[in-house]
Amino acid sequence: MQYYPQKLDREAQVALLDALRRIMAVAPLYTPTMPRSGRPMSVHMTNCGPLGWITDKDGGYRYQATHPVTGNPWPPMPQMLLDLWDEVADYPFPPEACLVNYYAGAAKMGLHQDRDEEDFAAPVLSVSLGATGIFRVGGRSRKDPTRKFELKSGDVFMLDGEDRLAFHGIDRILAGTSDLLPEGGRINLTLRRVTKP
Ligand code: MD6
Ligand code: FE
Repeated sequence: MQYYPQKLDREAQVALLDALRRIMAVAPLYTPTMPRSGRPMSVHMTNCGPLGWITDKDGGYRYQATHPVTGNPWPPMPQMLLDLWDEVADYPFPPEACLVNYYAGAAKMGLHQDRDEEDFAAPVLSVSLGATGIFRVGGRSRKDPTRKFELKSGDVFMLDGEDRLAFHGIDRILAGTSDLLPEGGRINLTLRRVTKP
């Protein structure tokens, strides 16, 4: 895994947030539900790029080209994210999906692996904006010991190589740790290659 603290300076964070506001205006955040149980997740989601990661009661975890609520294609990925991938990810093809997660107040994300992609040779690249998130990352077994990182606004984190399938999650958000988002909370973006080139 690779951690790039403060990879994006304030100016870049503001520019990225501006691009995301325009994305969320046409592809609104929605509340995804868990497979089988249909329980709502505490994190709200949307996507940009040719594909988006979604989950619902009957279809389970998958990628699709359209927003599940509006039925429209996902908006394009901002150029600055494509540039970041080119710079950081050691992978010769562009990302196809950017999952946008919004954590308000008490939202969190349980330990999980990102394994709905066809090609685990491609990394998953994460960008954090807004309040600090307590990120926990372990090994390929759920029982492996975990380390904690405080992901702050502007931090970039990559799961690649040996760690591509490491279990990871967000324990909680530290309210009031950033003034980037006037509404508070945390945005996390994850860039993924979905199909095998
Ligand atoms: C989050 N991140 O930071 C959740 N996945 O809110 C992830 O689930 C994640 O940070 C794959 C690679 C890096 C990540
Ligand atoms: Fe993940």
